[in-house]
Order: sequence, then structure tokens, then C-alpha cells
Amino acid sequence: MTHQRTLTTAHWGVYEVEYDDAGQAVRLHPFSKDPDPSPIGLHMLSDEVARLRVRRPAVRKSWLEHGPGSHPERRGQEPFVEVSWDEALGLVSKELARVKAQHTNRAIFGGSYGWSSAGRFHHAQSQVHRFLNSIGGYVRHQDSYSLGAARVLMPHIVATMEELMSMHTGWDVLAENCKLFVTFGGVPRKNAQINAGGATLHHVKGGLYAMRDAGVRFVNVTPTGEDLDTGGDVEWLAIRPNTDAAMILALCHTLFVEKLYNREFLDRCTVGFDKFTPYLTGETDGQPKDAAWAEKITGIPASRIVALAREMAASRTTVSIGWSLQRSHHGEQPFWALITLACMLGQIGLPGGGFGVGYGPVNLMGSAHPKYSGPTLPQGKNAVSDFIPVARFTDMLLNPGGKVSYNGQDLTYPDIKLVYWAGGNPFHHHQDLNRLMVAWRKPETIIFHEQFWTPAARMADVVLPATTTLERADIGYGSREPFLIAMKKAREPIGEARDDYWIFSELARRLGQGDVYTEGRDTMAWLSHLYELSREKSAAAGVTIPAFDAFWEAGIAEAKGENRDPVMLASFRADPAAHPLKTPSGRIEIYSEKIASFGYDDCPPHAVWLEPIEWLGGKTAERYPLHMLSDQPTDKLHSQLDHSPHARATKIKGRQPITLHPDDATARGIAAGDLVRVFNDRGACLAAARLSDRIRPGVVRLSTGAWFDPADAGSNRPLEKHGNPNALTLDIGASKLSQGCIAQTCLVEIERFDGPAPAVTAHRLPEFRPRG
Ligand SMILES: Nc1nc2c(c(=O)[nH]1)N[C@H]1C(S)=C(S)[C@@H](COP(=O)(O)OP(=O)(O)OC[C@H]3O[C@@H](n4cnc5c(=O)[nH]c(N)nc54)[C@H](O)[C@@H]3O)O[C@H]1N2
Ligand SMILES: Nc1nc2c(c(=O)[nH]1)N[C@H]1C(S)=C(S)[C@@H](COP(=O)(O)OP(=O)(O)OC[C@H]3O[C@@H](n4cnc5c(=O)[nH]c(N)nc54)[C@H](O)[C@@H]3O)O[C@H]1N2
Ligand SMILES: [Mo]
Repeated sequence: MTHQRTLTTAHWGVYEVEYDDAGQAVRLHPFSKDPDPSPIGLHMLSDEVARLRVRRPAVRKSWLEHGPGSHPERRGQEPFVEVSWDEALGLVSKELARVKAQHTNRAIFGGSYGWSSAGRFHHAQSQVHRFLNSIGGYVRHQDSYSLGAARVLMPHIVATMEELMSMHTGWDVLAENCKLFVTFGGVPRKNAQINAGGATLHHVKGGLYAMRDAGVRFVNVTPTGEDLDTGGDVEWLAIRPNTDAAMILALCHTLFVEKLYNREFLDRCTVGFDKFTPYLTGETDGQPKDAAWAEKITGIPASRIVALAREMAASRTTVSIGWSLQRSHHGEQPFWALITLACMLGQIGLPGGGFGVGYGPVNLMGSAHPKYSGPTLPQGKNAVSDFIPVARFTDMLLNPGGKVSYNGQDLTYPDIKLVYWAGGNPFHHHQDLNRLMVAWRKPETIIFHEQFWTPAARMADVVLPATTTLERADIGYGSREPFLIAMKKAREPIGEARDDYWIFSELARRLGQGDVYTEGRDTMAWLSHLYELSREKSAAAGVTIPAFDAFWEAGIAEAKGENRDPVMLASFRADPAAHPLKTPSGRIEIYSEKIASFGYDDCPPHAVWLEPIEWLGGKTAERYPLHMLSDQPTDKLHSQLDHSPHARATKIKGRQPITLHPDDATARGIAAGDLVRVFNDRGACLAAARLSDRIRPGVVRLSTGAWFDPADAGSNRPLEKHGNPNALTLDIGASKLSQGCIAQTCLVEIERFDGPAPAVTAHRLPEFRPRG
């Protein structure tokens, strides 16, 4: 007997759920329509994944016995006591009411950053924000770890990152028209497994291979030659990390002195070029930003930089940049320099020419499917105006009342007493986790909703068990994906897990705001309501989707409509007056008067090269001579599913592999598979050596995602046992403009670890104690 399969959606793809005769979901299969499905989620139903579920509401022992604020230094080390839902909801609602009454809603941090799961209604971050708004507001965050620097810079000079991401020229147009594709930071297909809300058809492999078949030439500027696979030849320029701005400026310099730039485009579509050139030529500081200068900084031969500039000017060229480049100190600069270079080439708005701000980071960019907006849960109004740039979380906890510059404003850090998190893992995403562990002792109460006993959940006071996408009904939608997915509930929740929506509804009810939060709808009523709102908006944008009942019955819907803007910024190029940008001048700003008015020494009004605080050309490299890149993991999304069989199979001796050049390994007596200690002044972690000659000597790569596993959570700077790079990274802002995270600016040293290796304990359950 065969059974009807249902579909489910994760950020990394759609899966088909197989059922047995008893109607139990037993297996997941790749989505049959997807040309390049991702294996990340195939084990989501497995026992190994279920083993680490949070099964019952749990409260840290001292907090339960002695109340909020008791022994915060014991977070992460003390046992939990499991309690009933009724008791847990009573404790949480009473504590929220106490903090509101004693300290106001300005003492509640609900920034709650994180990717949560796919599914538009149960999106945990939206749910927690809607809930906290319904009870009087919370201190929020702005921007993301993904795009701290670029998200703040780009609207000043071109357009918001959201707009730019959704208007990238499609892979089909690139294959037909582009002749030379130059990328800074590769086009990593491992990253394009993901699209926020759910990739449905993975098109990056097909896109790149079609470009190769059409004869496009590829140049990849990156410290790791492993991040671009076209199935054919790629020229790899192994640049020193964090020096791309210097290389791009030198490309601009060659175009300028050889008069290879497009004056007509600059005059018509940009402002400020003539205020930038005195810096480029060295008139302002005595240093021409020429190829010889850039060679010393970047390690790329001057002759190759000069020749590349000529090749770019002579052919239809797209220049692309990965997001990791702006997750670095002064990370605004490579982006601004790239836009400046693209303006000088003058091919913006032409098919196959211009720029991309990330082909590769996610599946969205390069999609030829129509643009329309999907269902979103309204979050209501926040009565609290305080916010922080997202990556300044530790600074906020450590410095209440302290000041921080941000995008032309002076912000004051609020005094946080209660932290509420649903759908994120700060002990994954934040930098310098040893510093965060100290700051984490400051709040009186930390509440988490979690599916799994993650490192962050273990560090909380109250943990409420949340369902997974397989245990609830929802709608799958990813930007510029062709399909909407009816995510049918595939199985009953494990343990006593409840939907975030149910938890917040109950809390809102206890706090007298039940109707405000639920508007009287249950899950299915919300799904059809949000879907129908999205259908109306789509129709206005010329995209048709079927009515909700037909969609739910069929299990899938295709969004039909035209791809109206197949070439990025084509209408702007054709007539900038009729299609102005939202910048102050309406044009691309090579020089920004607005940013000039902020007067920031670390983000001047045009693209520049500024030395990062740590890099291979600086002083710290004498002690820590290896630049550590912490890129996104191939086998999972951030920390999600780190314990699944798929991700565990990539570990060596249970640790995260760190990639080193064989010369760097030999110099340190390290062989492939050896355990190593990676360290700097901020911390140390264990990892396992993986050797590759596809990495620039002096650079190492330790992907993120291994669950943070400090040997002794109570001590300062404990040894991290599992291979989590954020035990080592630096926690300062990219600049006063953006305050973005700078995970990619980090020097380390490595040695072979010969001692008895401490066991990895990250995937063990915490200790539970009966009450009393
Ligand atoms: N060193 C270094 N650090 C980095 C980066 C880097 O490049 N280098 N990258 C940064 C970037 S770009 C990002 S985006 C961040 C990512 O950081 P996060 O988004 O915080 O990481 P995730 O592991 O995706 O965390 C999501 C959490 O939500 C939980 N969850 C999933 N679904 C639900 C749900 O329905 N309800 C509830 N209550 N919980 C749920 C998951 O179990 C998981 O613990 O990391 C950043 N950190
Ligand atoms: N499988 C998987 N895919 C993901 C994610 C995941 O966790 N897992 N996370 C998603 C998220 S939230 C985001 S924000 C995106 C992030 O997308 P990106 O920021 O683009 O991804 P990274 O993997 O950090 O880096 C990509 C490449 O940039 C190179 N690189 C690093 N530093 C430099 C530099 O200074 N110069 C140059 N030229 N190259 C450099 C690295 O070697 C790496 O190969 O990925 C998304 N995709
Ligand atoms: Mo991200």
C-alpha cells in the first residue's frame, strides 16, 4: 500500500514526508522537483535528533528555589527542575509582571535574534516580538549578524540590501550575456543550500554550470579556493583576508589612470566621483592607491591587478562580493569600493554587467522567478523606542547607561533585567563567547523557548519546550522561490512540547492581553488569513497564487507571473530621473554627504582602505600569525542539527575540522586528523586538522556551528572542547556607522594537542533534579 506523501519546508529545502501503514511519519525524502536538493534535513525525524529535545518545561534550580537573580554565575552548570506547564506559565507571567512593574518594559530585552525555523506563521522571532508588543513592548535589535555593515551602508549609497538582494540579475541572463565574472569570496554552493523561509528549487549549481557551458570566464578572489565550483576552470587569486578594499581600489586606480572608465555613466547615474579621485591618486595623502601599493597589502601581484582591470573594462563584466567580506573590521569598505568599481566600469543595468552583492550566500540571488511578498505575521506596535545594533548585545549587558554611536545617532544602552529568547542561539552567533559568559550573569532572568538543549538553552533560567515544523501546520515561502508549500503537521509533538504560538497565547491571556495577541484565531485561521493577505498583495504585483483552500488541498502552489526586472537596475540606468534610487541624491553615491556629516573617523564619506585591528600585515600577527576565517558550515545551518547524523559524520574525533595549508601544518608538526589547540588572548578551542592546498598559507578556516562546549563554564576563558570559533573571535563593531559583527577579523596560533583530550559534552542532556 502506498501512502500520500506530504511536504515540509526547512530553510535548506523542501522534503517529502513518507508515512507507514499506521499513519506514522517514518522517513524524509528529497523534493522530487528540486534539481539539487540539500541533504542537511534528511535526518530530521531520526532518534539522534529527537534525543536532545526539550521534553518538559524546566527551571534552573537556584532560580526556582530562591527567585530571580539567584546565583546567576551558576547558569550553565546547575541542574534543572522539570515542572508542569501550568507552573511554568505561572512563573513566567508573574516574572514578566514583576519586571514591568519594578523596572518598566525598557528592562526587557526581546531582541531574540536568530533564524528560527521555516514556516511563515510559527516564525519564532515574529511570535516573540508580537507577544512582547502585546504586553507593552521591549528593547529590540536592529540589523543582522549576516549583514551588519552592508545593511547600514548600502541604503546611503545605492539601495537597501533587501531591495538589492531581490533584484539580482538572473543566472539565465548571466549565462547569455556575461563574459567575465569576478567574485570576491566565491559563490559557495554550500551556502546557497539555504534560503530564508525555504529554498524550493536550488539553482546555483545549474546557474554556474550553464555560465561555464556558455564560455564565461571566472576569476575568484578569495583566501580559500574551495568556494567556487563551475565544473570548469576558475582562476583563483588567493588574497590575504580582509584586504579586498585595497585590491578593488587598485582596480579603480588602473581604470582611472588608463582612462578606461565610463565618464558618461558616472555623470548620469552617480554623484561624488570627483571627490573620490584625489584619494585614489594620492593627492590627499601622498599615497596613490595603485597596484604596487595594493600588492603589498593583499599579496596579489601588481601585474595581475593591472591586467584584470583592463580585462574588466574590455568585456561584459559582473563583479560580485560575498557577505563575509563585510563581517569584518571596516567591513563597509569592500562593499563601497565594489560599487565604486562597478560605477567606473559603467555596466550597471546592462545584461550580464554590473555588480552583485552576494551570488552564493543564499539561493535567492540570481532567481528568475517572479517577485511577490509572502505571508507574514504582523508584530504590532512596540511602545519602547530603545534598541541596539544587534551585535552590541554583550556591550549592552556590560554597560547599562553607556553610549554607542550608530548610523548618525548616539544610543544609550538600557539596563536589562530580563532577557527573552525564542528562535536563536546567542551562544552560537555572538563573538567572543567567553566575554558573553561574563555579561550573561547580569540579567535577573533569562527565558528561552527551545526545541533542543542547545548551549544557550542550558544557560537559561526557564526553558519552555517548543515544537518543530514537523509537529505543526504552517506555510513555506522563500523570497523569489516559485512554490508555496502547505506544511502539513506530520506527527504529534515529542514530550510536552507546544507551539510558540500556544505558549505566548497562554502567557498573554494570563497577563490580560489574550485577545490582543490571538485576535481570536487558531492556527488554521491564521494560516488562511495570512495567506489571503499575501494573495491580495501578490495580485497587485501581477503574481497569481490560488485561493487558500485549493492550496492547502493540493499541498503546494506555484506563484505565476512575469519576472519584471530580469536585469538589476536596468530602468534606473535607462532613466535615472524617472527611476531615482532612494539615496539622498537619487543616484549612486560614490561620495556620501550624509556619511560625511556624521564625521566618523572609521567610516569616511567614500570608499577607503583602513587597516583592520587584526590582520596578517599588522602588529598582532607577530604573536598570532594565522588569520582564522569562520565561515558558514556545509553540513548544517549555523548550529541547527549539529547533532544530526549528517553533521556528525563531518567531524573528526568528534571535533569540528579546521582547514590549514600543509606548509603551516608541517611547520607546527601537525598531521591530518591530529587534534589541535587553536588560541589567542581571548580564548582557546580544540579542533581537528584538515589539510588542503586550496587555502592561502597563513589562513585557516574553522566553520561555525559546533555547539559551544566550555570545559568549565564557571572559569574565565575556559578551553572550548568542540571547535567553536566564537571562543576566539573579536567582539567590537565594524565601525561607528554600522556596529556590525566582525567575526572574520581574527588572528590565532595553532599547536598540536597531545594531552589527554577532554570528552565533548555539548550533545549531552543537562542534569535534572527532582524538586526539593
Ligand atoms: N564566528 C562567526 N560567527 C557567526 C557567523 C560567522 O560567519 N562567523 N555568522 C553569523 C550569522 S551570518 C548568523 S545569521 C548567525 C546565526 O545565528 P542563529 O540564527 O542564532 O543560529 P541558529 O543555530 O540558526 O539558531 C536558531 C535557534 O532557533 C531554534 N529554533 C528553531 N526553530 C524554532 C522554533 O520554531 N521555535 C523556537 N522557540 N526555537 C526554534 C534552533 O533550535 C536554534 O537553536 O550566526 C552569526 N555568527
Ligand atoms: N550551509 C549553510 N549555508 C548557509 C548558512 C549556514 O549556516 N550553512 N548560513 C546562511 C547565512 S545566515 C548567511 S548570512 C550566509 C553567509 O554567506 P557568506 O557570508 O558569503 O558566507 P561565508 O561562508 O562566511 O563566506 C564565504 C566565503 O568568503 C570567503 N572569505 C572570507 N573572508 C574573506 C575575505 O576577507 N576576502 C575574501 N575575498 N573572501 C573571504 C571565505 O573563504 C568563504 O569561502 O550564508 C547562508 N548560507
Ligand atoms: Mo546570516
